[in-house]
Amino acid sequence: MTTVLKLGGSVLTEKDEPETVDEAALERAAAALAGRDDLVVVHGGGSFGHHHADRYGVSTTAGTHDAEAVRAIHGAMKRLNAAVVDALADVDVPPLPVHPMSAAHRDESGTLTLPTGQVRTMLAEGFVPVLHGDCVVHAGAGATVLSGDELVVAVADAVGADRVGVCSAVPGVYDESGDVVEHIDSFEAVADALGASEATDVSGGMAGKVRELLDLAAPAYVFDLDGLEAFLDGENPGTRID
Ligand code: IP8
Repeated sequence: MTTVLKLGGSVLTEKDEPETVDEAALERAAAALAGRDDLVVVHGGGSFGHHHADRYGVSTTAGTHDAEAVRAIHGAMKRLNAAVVDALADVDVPPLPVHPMSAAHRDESGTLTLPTGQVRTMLAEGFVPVLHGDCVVHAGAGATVLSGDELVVAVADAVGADRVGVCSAVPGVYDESGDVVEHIDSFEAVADALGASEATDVSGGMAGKVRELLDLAAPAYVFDLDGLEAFLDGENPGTRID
C-alpha cells in the first residue's frame, strides 16, 4: 500500500526562528515513521524556505530573475531536507533526497511539469523518496515557489497512492464552531467554514488544500503530529477528504 505523506513546514520548524528545526517535532515524526517503507515523504518550507522567499518577495505567483534569491531559497530547503533525511535514516527508513528544482518547471500559465520516473523507481526499489517545497523555473516569471502541497498532488496520482496524509499544525479541518470535520466529500459543503468561495480562493491556505485533495484519486487525511502514527497504521485521524 503506497502512502504519500506531507510533513508541514510549520510542524518541523520553529516558525519565528529563521532556519531552525523543531528537533523534538522532527524526532516525533521520525519515530512514527520508523521502519516503514512504500512511502513518499514531501515536506514544506517552514522557517527555512519561507524565510528566504519572504525576504526576496518570491511566492507561488510572484517570480524572480535573481539567481541569488533562487539559490538562497533552494539552499535553505536543501538544508531542511538533509535534516529530514538524516532523521529518517536514524530510524531505519531508507530515505533518498529529491530536489524538485533540478527537474521541474512551470509553463507560462503556471502549470507544473514534474517528472516522477525517479520517484516511482525509488519506491519500486524499496527507497523512500523525500521531496521538498522548492523554487522552480517558471516561463516568463523567472522562478517561483513550488509548495509541498502542489508536490503532494503531483506525486500522489503519479505513484498510484492508496492514501495521502497531510500532517499539519492543526488536528484537521475546522468547521465554523472550531470542531474538526470528520469527512469532507465536496468543497461546497465546507466553503463557508473555510472562509472561501469556490470561485475566488487563491489563498493556498486550508481551502486551497482541501480543494486539491478532493481532486485526488486516493483518500486524503489532514491531521497533526498526534495523528501521524494512527494515519500510518491505516486508521482515520483528523479529517478525511475524498
Ligand atoms: O511550506 C514552500 O512549501 P510549503 C517551500 O509546502 C518554499 O508551502 C520554498 C517556501
